[in-house]
Amino acid sequence: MERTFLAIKPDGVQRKLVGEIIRRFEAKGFTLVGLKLMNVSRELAESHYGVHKDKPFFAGLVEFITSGPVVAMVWEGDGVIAAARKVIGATNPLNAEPGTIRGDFGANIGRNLIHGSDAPETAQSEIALWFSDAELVAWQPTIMSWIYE
Ligand code: DAT
Ligand code: MG
Repeated sequence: MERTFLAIKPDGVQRKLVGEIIRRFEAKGFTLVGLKLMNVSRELAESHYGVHKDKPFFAGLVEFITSGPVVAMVWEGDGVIAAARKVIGATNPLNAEPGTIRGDFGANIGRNLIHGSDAPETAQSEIALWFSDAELVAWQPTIMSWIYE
């Protein structure tokens, strides 16, 4: 089964949207296999967003992600990487479709509530960056046969 890394950013935590956001992925049928509330170090933030280090918004992005607690998660499911990106919506909440997390709750690109890995390679490296093996819990939901044919 595929796994992806998702993180509710400091704005999502401050706005008390943690339950609402987790509910959407649970309701969709994905399985939570890693979860922690944490403060993000500058080192972790710069590593996580390393691909953007030459962008003009990089400093602000690192400042933002380290500004308050984040909920780091790993979710499992068939096709979960691409599907979670659809549940999340477009990077700029003003362009995100209603029904998506960013479309329903966001109004600014710098406050877009949640991160999601964008491809299998980034999912793998982000999971390894944020979680140790011991923090990931492999389990089989008993309702699996009602979610997958
Ligand atoms: P995504 O989070 O949808 O994967 P991304 O990887 O392109 O988007 O960018 C990472 C984050 O950086 C994004 O969630 C918000 C911020 N960001 C991206 N483009 C930006 C811009 N033009 N101005 C300000 N912040 C931006
Ligand atoms: Mg990205």
